[in-house]
Amino acid sequence: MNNTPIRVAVTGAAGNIGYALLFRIASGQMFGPNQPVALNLIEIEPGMDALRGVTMELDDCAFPLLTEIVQTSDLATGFKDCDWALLVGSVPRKAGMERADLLGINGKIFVGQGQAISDHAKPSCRVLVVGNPCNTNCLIAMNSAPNIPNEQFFAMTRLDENRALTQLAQKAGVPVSEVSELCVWGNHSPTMFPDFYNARIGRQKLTSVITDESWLKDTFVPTVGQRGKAIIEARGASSAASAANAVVDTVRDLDNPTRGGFHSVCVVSKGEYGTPEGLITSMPITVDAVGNWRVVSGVSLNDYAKEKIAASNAELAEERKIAFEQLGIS
Ligand code: NAX
Repeated sequence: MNNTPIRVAVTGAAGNIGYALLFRIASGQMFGPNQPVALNLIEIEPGMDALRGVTMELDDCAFPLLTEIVQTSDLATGFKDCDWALLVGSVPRKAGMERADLLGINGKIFVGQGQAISDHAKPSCRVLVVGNPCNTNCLIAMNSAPNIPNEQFFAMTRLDENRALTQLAQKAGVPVSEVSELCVWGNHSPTMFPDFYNARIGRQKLTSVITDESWLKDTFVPTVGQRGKAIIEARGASSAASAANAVVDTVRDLDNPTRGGFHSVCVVSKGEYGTPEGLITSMPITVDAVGNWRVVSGVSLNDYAKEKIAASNAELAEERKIAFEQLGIS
């Protein structure tokens, strides 16, 4: 047992995902039942009252593992000495807002957060970006954080992976635990590609159990890509508990050696599988016994998969171009 608390900074801490996430971190579900945690909760000024309420509720849980709560709208205070920075808060797209406007507005936020993490967090700090557009926000933060190695920046596609696993399990009529090796590639956007060809059900190739390829291509792939929208339509609010669950899954699985299979995480590309270098894009990741991650090599991709992945990465390259132009990053 390590008695030194892991310090976790969370932006957008009073938002919907924050509300579903903080209690799971504090209860030990992210770092284990014996690992103390300290929470640095970061909000913008208008969110500080709500944050005070969330903090009161955290206090009222009397979590034995929770050693300290910092509430702040100051980034230097918020990221000070943190081991993990979970960047959940971002500005949502509003009616009439162009994609370029959204990239520019959020870009500025993630420049500031990247700089503050670089200046105030531990050099070993790992950063997971959830706030959308998460891949490009992560790219901007990474490019603004010279003191933090690029390999410590991640964006989240685990919710998409989890969504895909359940869709496939339900179609095959098997427990979700039977489905594995499902990588979501590319951008966390409807262009993402959940690669059913390399997935497995038990020991079998998924495509030898679910043989209806047109269902896989024309129903499964768009269902996963549009799942966020479907939840908004049904619930009247966007995914929060499942998103928080995916944050817990992502961090836990980056913090522990991978036991069989792999998981989807957006990481900085070194050109693997033809992805444009330097983009933050989703690929299959494993973590070794000393905590280093790597992209799984040797995944065989057919022409359909390659085309889908290339299209999603082209979208990311376009987002990078727009955002960097808006922010004057060369
Ligand atoms: P909410 O609008 O409920 O909460 C966002 C919170 O962030 C608010 O409390 C707001 O005050 C705060 N905030 C805004 N700008 C901030 C800043 N610069 N610094 C600190 N705090 C700031 O949104 P919520 O439902 O919690 O979603 C948060 C983000 O997650 C959104 O961008 C959303 O699109 C994104 N998602 C990403 C997912 C993924 O898989 N990567 C899935 C779920 C979710 O859609």
